[in-house]
Amino acid sequence: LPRVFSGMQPTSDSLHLGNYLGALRQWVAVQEDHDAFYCVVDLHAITVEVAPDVLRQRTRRTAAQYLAAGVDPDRSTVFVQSHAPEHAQLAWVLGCITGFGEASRMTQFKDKSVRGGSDRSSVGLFTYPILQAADILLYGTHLVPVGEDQRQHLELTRDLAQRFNARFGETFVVPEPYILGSTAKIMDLQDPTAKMSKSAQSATGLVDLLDDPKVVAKRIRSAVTDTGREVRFDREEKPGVSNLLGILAALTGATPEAVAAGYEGKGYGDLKADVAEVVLAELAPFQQRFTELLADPAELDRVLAAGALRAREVASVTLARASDRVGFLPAG
Ligand code: AQP
Repeated sequence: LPRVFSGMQPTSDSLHLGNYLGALRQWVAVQEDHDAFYCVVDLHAITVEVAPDVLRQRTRRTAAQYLAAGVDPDRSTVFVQSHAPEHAQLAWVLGCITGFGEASRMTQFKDKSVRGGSDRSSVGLFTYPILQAADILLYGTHLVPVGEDQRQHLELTRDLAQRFNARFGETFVVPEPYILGSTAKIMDLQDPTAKMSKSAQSATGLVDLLDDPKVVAKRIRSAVTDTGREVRFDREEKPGVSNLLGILAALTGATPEAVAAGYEGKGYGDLKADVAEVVLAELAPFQQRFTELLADPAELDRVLAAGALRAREVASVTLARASDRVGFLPAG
């Protein structure tokens, strides 16, 4: 089976609708006919300051949300990044074939370091995409289901794989991004020109998957729409309405244009009511499964321990091959 790898950072208590529609839903779909590895990337999460207890809790919660969304641990490998030390080891090697200028061009670093104040950002935040490349390449990954914001990092991963292969001999599979056009970028409900993000200035534009249904309904009802009254799918002229149409389309399996056509003679209020209804219907079973999973942390930890074993089986072979190619002496 072709391999899939993807991950999310345990940087908040709840994933949001952008994480879900942009990535997590695709994870569930592709596990049917791929050998999938889904990782809670806690090494990435410490690139910004976080309290140890908070990180532990969020790591479990993030894993539980993968499972609650329908990732099946009997089918897919669900694990925590720090349980497989191969990730950090390969990242070092890849860092040594990455140009400083090349790494400096990563826009996510620029965005995040500006947000936190550039002199306060860590070297870890800067080398983040190199660790991400190691995550992906360790598993001989063919396909990486992610949102649009990860496209540039994926491009770097491909460049590094090709460069390593050219310099040291065929070692890594060169992965392809799997980015679904219609849901690749879910926008902030209050600022539809910015992506929905865990670290948004204000939470009012965010739909968290674990939010109280009343809060979700209110946020959707209060979403910024555009001037005029016509419901039309037009990302340039009507970014707010188009974002809502995109969400509704994704959850009903139609195209945004087809969804828009159903609102002839109706208004923004009708659209918002329908979006709220469909989102809440999607979230109810998710929240229930999450609560059940979190009530049994020992079982969750068993799933993650088994996942780590399986992940390391694959990762250690790739790392050993890469180490040999580079010229490291075998340990014995
Ligand atoms: N708004 C979005 N629309 C579609 N996909 C999205 N993703 C994130 N936001 C959107 C995708 O979710 C996956 C997990 O991302 P991550 O854990 O690496 O976090 P992130 O990209 O850093 O997510 P946030 O919420 O935007 O966090 P901050 O604010 O910290 O940057 C990825 O596949 C991502 O593409």
